[in-house]
Amino acid sequence: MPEPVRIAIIGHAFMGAAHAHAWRTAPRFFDLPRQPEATLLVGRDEARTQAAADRLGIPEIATDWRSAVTRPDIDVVDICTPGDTHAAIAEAALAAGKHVLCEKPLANSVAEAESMAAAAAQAAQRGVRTFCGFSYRRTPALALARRFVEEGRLGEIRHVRAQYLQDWLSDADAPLTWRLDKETAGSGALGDIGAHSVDAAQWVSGQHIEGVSALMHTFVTSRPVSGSSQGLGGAGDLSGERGPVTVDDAAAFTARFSGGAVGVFEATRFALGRRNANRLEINGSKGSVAFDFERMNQLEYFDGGDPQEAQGFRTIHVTDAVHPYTDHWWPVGHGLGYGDLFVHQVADVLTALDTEEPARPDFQEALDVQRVLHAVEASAADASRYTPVAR
Ligand code: SOE
Repeated sequence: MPEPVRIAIIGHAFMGAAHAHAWRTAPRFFDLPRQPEATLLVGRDEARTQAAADRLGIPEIATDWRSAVTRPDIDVVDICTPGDTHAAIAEAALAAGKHVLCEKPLANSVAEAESMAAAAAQAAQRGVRTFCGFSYRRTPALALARRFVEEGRLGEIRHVRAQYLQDWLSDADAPLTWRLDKETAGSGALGDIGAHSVDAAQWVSGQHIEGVSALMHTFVTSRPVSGSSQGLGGAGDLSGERGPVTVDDAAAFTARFSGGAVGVFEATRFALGRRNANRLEINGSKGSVAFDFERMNQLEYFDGGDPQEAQGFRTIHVTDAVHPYTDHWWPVGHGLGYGDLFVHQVADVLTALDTEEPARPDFQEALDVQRVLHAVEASAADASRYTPVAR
C-alpha cells in the first residue's frame, strides 16, 4: 500500500467544511493514486476548532498554523481562511516543502499574489505543487462547455457574458462579517464571486482578458457589528453598534479578450431571489453555450449548423458517463450538487500530485485572475473614465 497523502486544513468554516467533506468523499468515488487523509484541522479558537473536527471527522486539531504547516507528517496544506492570511500561510508551507491548495481569490493584492507565485515557482523546482480553489472549473457542464470550445463547435468566439448573482446581503441589517471588510477579504463581490467568473470565462473561452472598464458600488455602507450569521447573511443585532462596510457590494465591467471576444461581467450579492446564479454564456460564429449554476446539471447549447427549421437552444443534461467527471458518480441522469465540485477538485489535486497531469489552476494562473481583479478596481476608481450623461 502506498503511503497516504496527509492533509492539514487551515480554517473550519464554510470552505473548511466543504474541503473536509471532499477529502473524505473523493476516494469513495474516484480511483486515486494514493488515499487522502485529512489528519489535522487548524483554527484560532480551540473549542470551536475541536467541535468542527468532531463534526467533520478529523482526528487532530491545532491552534497555531505556523507549527502545523511545517509538521513532517503533513504533505498538503489546504488553506480555507480569509484572503489576508493566504500569503503568509502558503509561503510558510511552500518553504517547508508542502504542496498547497489555496482558496480563491489567491490573495488580497497583486503584490501578495506575485510573491506567492514566485514562492510557488521556486518550490516547483523541488517537485512541490500549488493549486487554487476555483472550484467551478470542476462543474461537469462548464467542463463540457470548455470541451465544446476546444473542439471548435462554437467557432470564433465573439461574446463572453458572465454574471455571478447572489442575494445574501440584500437585507441592510445583515451583520458585518469578514467578507465585508477590505483588510480581511481584499474586495467584496468582485473578489468573492466575480473572481470565479473571471476564471471560468478565461478557462472556458481559452482566451485571456486584456483590458477592462469597470463600475463598482456599495449599496449599504454600515451594518450591525454583531449578530448571528452562518458566514453569509444572517440577522444583525439591531440594538448594538454598526460598523463600516469597506468593500464593493456590486461590480460590473466590460472586457476585451485576447482572441477578439467582447466580455460583459456582473457580480453582486444583492440580486434578490438569485441564490447562486453563477452564469456564463458564450456566443461564437458557429454556436453558443449558456450555463447557470442554479441548474448546474444542464448546459444550453445552440448549434448554428442545425437545419434552420429545427434551430434553437437545446438542453443537455450533463449527467451521462460520457460527460466530464460524471462517470465516477451515480447512474445516468441522477445529477450532482455544489459539494461535489470540491470532491472533483481534490480528486484532480491528488491525481496531479502523482502523475504528469498538470496542476491547474496553479498559483501562476491564479495570479492572472488577481491582475484582472486589480484592473477592475483601478478602472472603477478612475473617475475620469466615467462619462456622465449630458442633459
Ligand atoms: C459566498 O459568496 C460564496 O461562498 C463564495 O465565497 C464561494 O466562493 C462561492 O462558491 C459561493 O459563494
